[in-house]
Amino acid sequence: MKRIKALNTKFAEKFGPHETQQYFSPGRINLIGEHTDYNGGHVFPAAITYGTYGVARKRDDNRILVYSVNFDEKGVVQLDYKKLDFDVNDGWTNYVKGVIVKLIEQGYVLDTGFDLLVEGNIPNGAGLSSSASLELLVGVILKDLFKLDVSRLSLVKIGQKVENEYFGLNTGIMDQFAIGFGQEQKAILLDTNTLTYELVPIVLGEYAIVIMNTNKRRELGDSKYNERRAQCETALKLLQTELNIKSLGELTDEEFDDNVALIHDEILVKRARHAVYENQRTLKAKEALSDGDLQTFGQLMNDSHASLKEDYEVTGLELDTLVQSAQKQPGVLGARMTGAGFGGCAIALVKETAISNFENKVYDDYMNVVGYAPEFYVAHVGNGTTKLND
Ligand code: GAF
Repeated sequence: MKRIKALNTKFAEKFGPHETQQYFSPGRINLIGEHTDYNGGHVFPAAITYGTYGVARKRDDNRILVYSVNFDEKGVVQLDYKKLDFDVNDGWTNYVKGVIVKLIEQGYVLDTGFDLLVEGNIPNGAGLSSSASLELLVGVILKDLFKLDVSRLSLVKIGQKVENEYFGLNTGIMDQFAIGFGQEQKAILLDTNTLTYELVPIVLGEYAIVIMNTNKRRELGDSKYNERRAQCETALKLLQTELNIKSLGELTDEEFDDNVALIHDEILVKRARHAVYENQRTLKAKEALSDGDLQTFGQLMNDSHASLKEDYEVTGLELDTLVQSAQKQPGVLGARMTGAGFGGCAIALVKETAISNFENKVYDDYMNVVGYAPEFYVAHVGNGTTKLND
């Protein structure tokens, strides 16, 4: 592989000529099931072929040297096993430190240092999970280099802990799970209550999934994300005064409607309604995809976006402009935002022969309303984090 050769050359330039191991960790899209993963609901993501490459070797001494091609200006950074606290000024290396901290906390022994080079091609800040991609990459590399007896699920949970406890973002487990367990041409129907999952073939016939990037970074999104999660938890507590449930994901639409009066607060009703209805939509979407009923699947995507806009209020002008324009183009079965929202990306199910016209039309609409250019990529669904030279 040409890219690996180039990365090995770069590695030798930065760290000297050593024998190395090579790895790849994908990004993800979520087909449907948004903001359900921290509500005990289902999600339906897939790993994509955009992702993060890693080249690494175990050292004989205790030094940890890391370098990112994407942050070349930072050069080779030396990390210290005794100083692994989060520091906002440390940028991308916080992800490496976070994973080391969580592994050590769980009793895993890293008996020497290591050299690590990474390069990602996930569009920056696009909400396609470049962070989870890096977390799983580092986890898989350290497991391999240090022969750690750590399961894939534990690495997924460690990735989530890095977000929750190291960065203070109360994210669910969807992104790390999709990246850890993804398979080529398959979507993952994950029950976040039980962590059981089903791999569902993505058979789209003459259709493709087009990723539309708003090119708006998530900026303020993090605090709003934590706020949405807290609102769902409050709504759940109010429902629990009468209902014997552990999560919103346990309710059907009808059960929710019958008990909605328990919530009192209009905003909390909207947030919880999204979580409940979106979970049910996700189950229906999985059936539709399995049955080859792409019309229904597309309609559920549209309904999902409407709910994320009206009830969950995590879309915004950029995502709404892309999705509304996409939905009215010929050859489109459905479109919705994907990921946390507040910027980032949307996806659309588009007839392959219509893609070029689709991109031109959506581009024009977006330019007219938002004033800067969106980007488009056709999504290819790939494998979870892997060692390349096995
Ligand atoms: C982000 C989070 F990391 C996920 O856990 C999930 O909640 C998603 O937003 C929204 O569905 O990607």
